[in-house]
Amino acid sequence: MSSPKTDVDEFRKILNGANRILALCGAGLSVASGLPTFRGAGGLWREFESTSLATPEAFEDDPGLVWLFYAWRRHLALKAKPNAGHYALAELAKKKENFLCLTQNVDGLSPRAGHPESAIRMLHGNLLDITCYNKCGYAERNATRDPVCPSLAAAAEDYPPGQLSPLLDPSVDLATIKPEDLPQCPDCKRRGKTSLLRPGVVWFGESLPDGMLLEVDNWLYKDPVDVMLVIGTSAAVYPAAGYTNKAKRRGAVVAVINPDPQAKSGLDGKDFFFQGGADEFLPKLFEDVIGKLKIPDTAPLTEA
Ligand code: BV8
Repeated sequence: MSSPKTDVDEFRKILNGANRILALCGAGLSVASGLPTFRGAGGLWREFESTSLATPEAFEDDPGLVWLFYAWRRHLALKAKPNAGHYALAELAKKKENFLCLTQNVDGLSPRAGHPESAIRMLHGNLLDITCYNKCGYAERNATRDPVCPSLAAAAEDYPPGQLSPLLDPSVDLATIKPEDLPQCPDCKRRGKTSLLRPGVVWFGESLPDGMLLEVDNWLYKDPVDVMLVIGTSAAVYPAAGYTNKAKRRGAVVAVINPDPQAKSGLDGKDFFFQGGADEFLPKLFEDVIGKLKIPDTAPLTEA
């Protein structure tokens, strides 16, 4: 199998002429905004595998620990700003009406970069959403208060660079947080029941938001796909990782943007591999369509 191409100009022309474009984004897109990847730092948070904390079982076992993990990621996401990669994707969405962006990221940076809501699907939910653990229907969208509640204040403390937060130091024991001190569902309370609130993300073993998979498949099978952008993902989590081959089977030229050479596996001579950062490559690759990218100096916390 011949190896993928790397010619930026050739790809720019293909994208400029493309009608239907699909993108799959991962944690790598937000690296330039200072957010850790899932597999970065060995995929560990303190002594825990990040993926093991992102499960209903972990929440059942120790909701305080899981809430601290998410409160810490919320705090980082709220402090972070979208980078040139997020803005380039948002501009591409404004110029190409048949561009659908699928993100696995729950940090909310793409919406904050002004990515039109109609052109993005947050496959794995949003860190800033808070919902009822017992699925009573209660949901708080884009809750930006930080900390979420007093018992999680440790996750909202900042430390000077080089000084490790005790929250992240495996040698420092974590205070156990009693469930009654964690966020409670107000609707269940009104009904005389108690239920915890949980982060509005999709945990491993849980299905993706209803209707979203069907909607994406309908988009995929409506007409051929011209270009598939695979941005900053190790493509190891399903069903998200399956979209690249689905788009390829719909005729798409695949372009992978990732500093890890391993990410080019599965690509052939029709495809492209751009080895580097999303914030560096996306403005360049999209320039024929979006022009020179201008980064606004503010990124409001609520959707633009
Ligand atoms: C489900 C939200 C029905 C929470 C997340 C088929 C085969 C095998 C397993 C399965 C299967 N189908 C289902 C499963 C089970 C499971 C799964 O896929 N397991 C994997 C681990 C094998 N899937 C599920 O459970 C899904 N639910 O299928 O329900 C069902 C249920 C059970 C059984 C059958 C069916 C739900 C999955 C969603 C889980 N929630 N997130 C939270 O965030 O806490 S997943 C989470 O991890 C992220 O959202 C993302 O999806 C993934 C992390 O991957 P990446 O984003 O790619 O990040 P990573 O760190 O891995 O890589 C970063 C990349 O960036 C690297 O390549 C690096 O080189 C690159 N990079 C670094 N710097 C830069 C850069 N790139 C560009 N620029 C840079 N500067």
